[in-house]
Amino acid sequence: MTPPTNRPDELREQLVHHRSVARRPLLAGRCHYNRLQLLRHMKEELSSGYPPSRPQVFQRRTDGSVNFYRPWSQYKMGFGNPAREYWLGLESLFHLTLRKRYELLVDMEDFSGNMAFARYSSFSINPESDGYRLHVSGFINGGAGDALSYHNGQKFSTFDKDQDSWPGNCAKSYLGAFWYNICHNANPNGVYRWGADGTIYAVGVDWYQWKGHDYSLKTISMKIRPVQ
Ligand SMILES: [Ca+2]
Repeated sequence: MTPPTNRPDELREQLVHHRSVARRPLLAGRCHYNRLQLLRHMKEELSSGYPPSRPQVFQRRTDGSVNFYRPWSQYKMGFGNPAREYWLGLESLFHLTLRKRYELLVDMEDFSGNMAFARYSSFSINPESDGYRLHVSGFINGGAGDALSYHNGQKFSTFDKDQDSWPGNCAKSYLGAFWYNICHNANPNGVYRWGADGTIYAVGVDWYQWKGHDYSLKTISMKIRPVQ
């Protein structure tokens, strides 16, 4: 059997699969031998220090099924459904980015099927004692433009915990929760309002540099991936 050359995350899935297959009763001894060879090869691959590259999603909007207008305690601990609309939680995010270096990937889509992304080569947040302050840098443009650099260095704000740089309350004014400044170029946790809508200024799921403040995206996801 030819040794696989897949990516480490795929290898990990295959390892789990082949581990279960190798434990089943077998009809042919030769087949058993090959499976064990494959299993040994995969274990060597996984123990070689090659980092798994599967991104960890910490924010996702897809269909407006979850209310994202929530207080600090919810943004701290997380809410939603990991398969659909989701917020991982700031405490988990802090502990993740404390242990390793991460890059940030932001993927988005409008209601016409157009897609764009923004990537940042470095992403981390501070502990709750410093308001989960955001550190993001190294912008790489995937057509979406750079909405997040404006939020770099800001603490996280919810409607019941105003830590923004504006005399008013950004979370209350823009109906979301984010690392607001004065106030935002990105409002991924804003109101899901199904595309173009300028009735109430900038309350939607906005990425200003791509679609402006009067367009609420169809999907957006924010995910992190370890870097060497
Ligand atoms: Ca304020």
